Amino acid sequence: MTPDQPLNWLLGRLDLSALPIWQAIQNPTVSELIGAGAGMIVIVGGLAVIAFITWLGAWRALWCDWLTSTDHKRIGIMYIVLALVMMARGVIEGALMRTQQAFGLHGGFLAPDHFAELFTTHGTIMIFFVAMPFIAGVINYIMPLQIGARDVAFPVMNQVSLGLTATGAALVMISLVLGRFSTGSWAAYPPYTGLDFNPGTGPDYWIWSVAIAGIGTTLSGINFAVTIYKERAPGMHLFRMPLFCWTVLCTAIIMIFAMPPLTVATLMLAADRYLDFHFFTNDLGGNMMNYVNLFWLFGHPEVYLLVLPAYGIFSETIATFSGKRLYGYNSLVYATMAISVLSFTVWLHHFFTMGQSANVNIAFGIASMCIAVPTGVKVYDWMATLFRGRIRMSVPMIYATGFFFLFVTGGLTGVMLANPTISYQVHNTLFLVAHFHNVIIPGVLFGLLSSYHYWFPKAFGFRLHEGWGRVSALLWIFGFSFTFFPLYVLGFMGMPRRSANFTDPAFEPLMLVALFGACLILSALATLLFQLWISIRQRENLAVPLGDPWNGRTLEWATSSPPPHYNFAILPQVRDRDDFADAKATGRAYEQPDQYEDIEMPNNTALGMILCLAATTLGLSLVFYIWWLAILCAAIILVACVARTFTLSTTHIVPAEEVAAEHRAWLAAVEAGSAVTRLDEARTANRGLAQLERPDLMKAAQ
Ligand code: HEM
Ligand SMILES: [Cu+2]
Repeated sequence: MTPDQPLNWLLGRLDLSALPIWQAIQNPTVSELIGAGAGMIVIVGGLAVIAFITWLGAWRALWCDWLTSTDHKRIGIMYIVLALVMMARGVIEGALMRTQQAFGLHGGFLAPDHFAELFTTHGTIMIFFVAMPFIAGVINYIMPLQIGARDVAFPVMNQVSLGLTATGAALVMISLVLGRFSTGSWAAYPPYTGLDFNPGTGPDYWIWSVAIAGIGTTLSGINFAVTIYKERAPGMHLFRMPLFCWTVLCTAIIMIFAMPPLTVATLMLAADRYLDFHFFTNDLGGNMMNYVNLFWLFGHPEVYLLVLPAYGIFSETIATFSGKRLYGYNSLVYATMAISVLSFTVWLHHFFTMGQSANVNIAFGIASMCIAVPTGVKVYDWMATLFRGRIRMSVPMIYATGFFFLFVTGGLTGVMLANPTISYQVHNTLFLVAHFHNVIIPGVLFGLLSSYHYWFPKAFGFRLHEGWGRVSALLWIFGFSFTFFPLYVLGFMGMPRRSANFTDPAFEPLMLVALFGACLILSALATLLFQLWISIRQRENLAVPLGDPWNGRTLEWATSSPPPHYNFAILPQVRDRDDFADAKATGRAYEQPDQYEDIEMPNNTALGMILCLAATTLGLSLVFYIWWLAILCAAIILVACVARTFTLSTTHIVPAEEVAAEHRAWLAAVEAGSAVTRLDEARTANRGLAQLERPDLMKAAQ
């Protein structure tokens, strides 16, 4: 018995060498110092947030009003805050990789392993902890309002989903301070991520953060789909739903079917690593291609899961800011459905070069190209919506314009890659990196940023500063173009992806252009933060409490900003597609109801937070082999879930008088408010009441 055995039992494989600062002291290279610095930033940042909340005296409010809340709007906002925090890290990592490659001819300053860790965390974070939570947040906030519901179908499960997503993000952040994250890319292919090649903590961090967050996303999918099926307001037929809700429904169904293959793949990888199974190693009959198939059975639908809600967002903003009804509603719905189904039939295009026959490749190549057809339908529908519209070039429309030009390029290079013969030439080069950023940034990220500007006034009762919003949008558009267009050329020239350095001097000039682009993107992020700061300072001037700052068309604009926690004093009676536009045109909007009723709303609960803390500790103990702690945490999770089923009082009543008082006060403010035309939309005069202009013109435009 060696003296450190008791400690092994207590702390598993956790020891001093897990601390990056310790590593940096042992081996003080620039690469290690950057790693240690990042760890310090996490620690100091965490302490600063704790100190700030204490200074504000806001712990109680944070706990009671936010962390234990089951309100879909608060949960939505928390998702978006999580996404923005993680985005800051992801973008900085992207810029760091660009800097490394810009100096790559001379070796750069990062060790190859550190570079590998960077593209792994960057990819994992951007997909699972930026794009997904941002989308889940926007859906959470907006979808129940748009269908005239009081909340999602399962409010507590909604909180649990957020808790599990936050767990995954927390594990990735903790890996900066304890141990190391994986170097096996965001796709984590075995055998490289198997125990033989990678005995460290990295792949285990990846496995548990992705597996736990993935379970949260599956639950969200179920929640969103059931909400749309069961919670629509009276008269809100499926074909009267705003297009955003249609895209949410399709995305939710994709979540339900696409996330389980990922969870299964990660858990099988875990079985290989922890229990000496051989699912994915060639020993004892395993085969890594099984992993690759499972992963991309998730991975391809995933990109549509991300982009469909963005299509929905653009459909809403383009219609609103063109002052027109959306053109080709039915074709947009069918195109969305077609894309969702097709998205499950193309996964093999991610490994054309991995050994199947030419015929199989061709079948999947053709299926992939087919997706361009419904996507094309959508682009034409949006353009037809703009045609003869009275367009206002506000910030969401600038993003939409950037999306039109850039996303179509990204889609076209996708059609190129769907061709197996071309894929053989450019796979694993920077051409691919350019392609997928070209669909994800202008498609998903611009959609989300556009929604942030469009719906921010709904959530907080004041608009975002217009001027800084424009600056930021333009910086994103130009920053994106400078960063990623050179990569297409570099890919053709033969620069492989995921390599920390290169030997061909011809690559260097374009690498420097890409670095310049990355600096523009960093300034875009900084301006976005600055815009938020300025807008909060000027919130009195920018306030739109009456709720309808953009002359909106759908139900979320039919309530105050921010909406009461029960959303609508009286559930809307829907008579038309774009019901709020119709209500304003026919004088049904802002009506005083004859009587009010009590409203039943879900109670707060600590379940989501308990599961989040227990699952984070569980993940950590599994990463470091601290078995007693893992068993303890698993038991806590089980007990918490079972105990919850014994909770009898799960809802409370908001009395009719309280609802009536709030609603009457808001109606009185609307009555007293002065409506503005669209010309004054970006001015202080805009208090959230839109003046109907030329009803004849509006009718004609519909
Ligand atoms: C905003 C600025 C961004 C910059 C500067 C950036 C930069 C980079 C770089 C340099 C790489 C490594 C390329 C290589 O393999 O050589 C990379 C990979 C990747 N990026 Fe980004 N990126 C950005 C945004 C995004 C966004 C928004 C997403 C997704 C939502 C994303 C997802 C990915 C993924 C999945 C990978 C692949 C990681 C891997 O190889 O495993 N990136 N990015
Ligand atoms: Cu794909």
